[in-house]
Amino acid sequence: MQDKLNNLKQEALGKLSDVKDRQALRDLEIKYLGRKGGLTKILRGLADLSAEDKKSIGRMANEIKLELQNKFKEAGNIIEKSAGKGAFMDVTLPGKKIDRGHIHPITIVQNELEDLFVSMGFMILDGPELESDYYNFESLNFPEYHPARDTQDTFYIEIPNSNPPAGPPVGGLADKSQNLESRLVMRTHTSPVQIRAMRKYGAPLRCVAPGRVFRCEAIDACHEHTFDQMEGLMIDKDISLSNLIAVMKELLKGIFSRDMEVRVRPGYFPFVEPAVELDIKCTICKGKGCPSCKNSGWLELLPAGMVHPNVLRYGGIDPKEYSGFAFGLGLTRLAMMKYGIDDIRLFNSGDLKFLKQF
Ligand code: FA5
Repeated sequence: MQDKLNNLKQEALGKLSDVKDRQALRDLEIKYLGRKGGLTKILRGLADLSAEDKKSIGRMANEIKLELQNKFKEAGNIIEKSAGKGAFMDVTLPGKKIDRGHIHPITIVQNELEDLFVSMGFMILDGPELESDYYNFESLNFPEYHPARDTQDTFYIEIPNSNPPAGPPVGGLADKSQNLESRLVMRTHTSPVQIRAMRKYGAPLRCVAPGRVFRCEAIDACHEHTFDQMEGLMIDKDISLSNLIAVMKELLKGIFSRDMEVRVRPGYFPFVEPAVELDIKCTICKGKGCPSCKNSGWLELLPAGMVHPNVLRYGGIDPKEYSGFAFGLGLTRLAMMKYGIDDIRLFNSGDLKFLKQF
C-alpha cells in the first residue's frame, strides 16, 4: 500500500508539471484527489489492515494528500498569473454604451408650441402648482358656492397667515382675497396664471403658460389625475372671436403640419363669455370610436372663449377699454393625438419601452 501511495504521488506530480490551463488542472485534481479519485480508492483498502498499519499508512496518506493539495494550489497560482500577463486588450472594440436621457414627448410638444407662440409675440409664463383658492377659482369668477367648481375637484390645504395677493380687483367686486389666499389647492388648471399675468404686466398682453395640473379624476385611457395644459391669453383693444379662431388654427397647423378635422361647439366656463370647445377627430380610431376618445370619435382638446369682464376686473384691467380671449389647451391629449398614443396613462408610467420611442 505504501508503494501504491508513492506511485500515485509521483504520477500526479509528473502530470502536474505538464498542466498549462485551468481546466486541465481541475481535471487532474479530480482524478487524484476527488471523491472518486485515486487517493480515495487506495484509502478504501485501509479497512483490511491491522490497527498498527492503519495508523502509519493513514498518516502517510494524509501527508501525501496535503503535499499534493499544496502543489495543485501552487500550479493554479502560476496559471492565473500567466493568464493575466498574456491578457490581450483590443483597443479597437466599441466602448460600453452609456444610456442618454432624452426629452419627454409632452415636453417636445410644449417646446414646439412655445416656439410657435414666441414667433407670434407671446410671452412664456409660469405659475405655482400649489395655488391659492383665490387665483384658482374666485378671481376666475367661480365664487365659493359656484357649481362649476365641482367639475374640477382637487385637494384643499389650509395655511393660516400666508401672503395676500398683489392687489384688490377693480370695479367694485368684493375683495375676498385675504381669506381665500390662505386656502391652497393643487391647481386644477393653468387659468390662474391669467390673473397673475394681468396683475403683473397689465394690458395689452399676450402670453402662454404651460404646466402641470391636478384633479380628482376617475382614471381611464383619456383621463389622468396629473396632466399638462397650456393656457393662452391675449388682451388688447378690439380683440374678438376672429382673433381667437386665427390663433387656434395656427396652433393646430404648427403641431400637426396638416389640416386636422375639428369641430367647435358651445362650452361653459365662468371665466369666459362666450365659451367654445374645440374637439379634434380622434387620430387613434379616425373618428370611429375607441377607448382613447370614450367611443365618441372626438377628443376635447381646446376650450376657449372671450375673457369675462369680471376676470379682467379681478386682473386690474378695465373691460370698457380692453377685451381679450383665453384658451386652455390639453397638452397631454394633444401629444396623444400627435403621436397616436392610445392610452394617456403611458405618459407618467415611467415605462422606458414607451419613452425610448420619442
Ligand atoms: C379648463 O381647464 C379650462 N381652464 C380651460 C379654459 C381656459 C377654458 C381658458 C376657457 C378659457 P377643461 O376642464 O375642459 O377646461 O380642461 C381643458 C383641457 O384639458 C380639456 O379640453 C382636455 O384636453 C384636458 N383635460 C381635462 N381633464 C383632463 C384629464 N383628466 N386628463 C387629461 N386631460 C384633461
